[in-house]
Amino acid sequence: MGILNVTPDSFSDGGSYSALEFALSHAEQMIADGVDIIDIGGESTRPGIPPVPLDEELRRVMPVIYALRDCGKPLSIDTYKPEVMREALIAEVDMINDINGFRAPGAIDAVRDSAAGLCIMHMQGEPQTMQQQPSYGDVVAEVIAFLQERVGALEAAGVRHERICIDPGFGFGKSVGHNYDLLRNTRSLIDTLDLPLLAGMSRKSMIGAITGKPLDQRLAGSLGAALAAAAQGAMIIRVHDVAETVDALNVWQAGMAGDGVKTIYKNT
Ligand code: 7PJ
Repeated sequence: MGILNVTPDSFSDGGSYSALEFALSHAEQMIADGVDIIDIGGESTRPGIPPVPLDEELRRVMPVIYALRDCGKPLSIDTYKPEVMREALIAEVDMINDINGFRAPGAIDAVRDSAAGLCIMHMQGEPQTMQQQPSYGDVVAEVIAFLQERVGALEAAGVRHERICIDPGFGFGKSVGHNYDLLRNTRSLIDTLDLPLLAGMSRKSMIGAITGKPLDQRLAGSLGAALAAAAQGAMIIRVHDVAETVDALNVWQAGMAGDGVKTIYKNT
């Protein structure tokens, strides 16, 4: 899964590119690089960044969704707003990726009658303040319990199990220790919930914590994290650097078994 940010800070405004043109050329590059899913996001959820109003989020993402809908790759929308989910589903996106786990009032109603895939992510607290004091008794057990509850809520509303994937939400209300406890327990999350898992660790502070590197030098560390997750059966890896991650996963797969992550996961 390639990250396509459509935020004003995600492109350099000095030249002739508009945000839309920049996003489309970025998407084109990701497709050339072998992306499988394009995850479009109009709101930066980095800690401390204020929320984006609904109108502004729609203005950012909808033109990109309509421009990319025939690009041949599945589109995902990274949003927690039910209104954005509805608009994106009218535009026939393939997946709704909700960092809030479909907890907003109306979120489940917005997605239940569609056929789109649904990613339920765990987050403790709110994006603005979540990194101030993450606190758990047993982080793995608590994330599993949360995801189980949200899967139950979606299924009770009539969503089929096959539409759902889970995500421990690396960096969302978690210390470095919490993040690595979760990463080391990827297999256990997948087995316990019996659902495909999405892992998003690309360039995050958990990578910086081990490598000591700033944001723009976290590629190698992020590849290490991607392989650690894939080796435990993660089915979707959400990344900025598509070309490098595709290469790393392909070489790793060839060396492990040669027949794909899914096969490795099922056979081990
Ligand atoms: C994630 C996400 C993640 C899912 C972001 C960033 C922050 N969606 N959206 N999982 N992270 N499902 O990319 O640094 O980890 S935004």
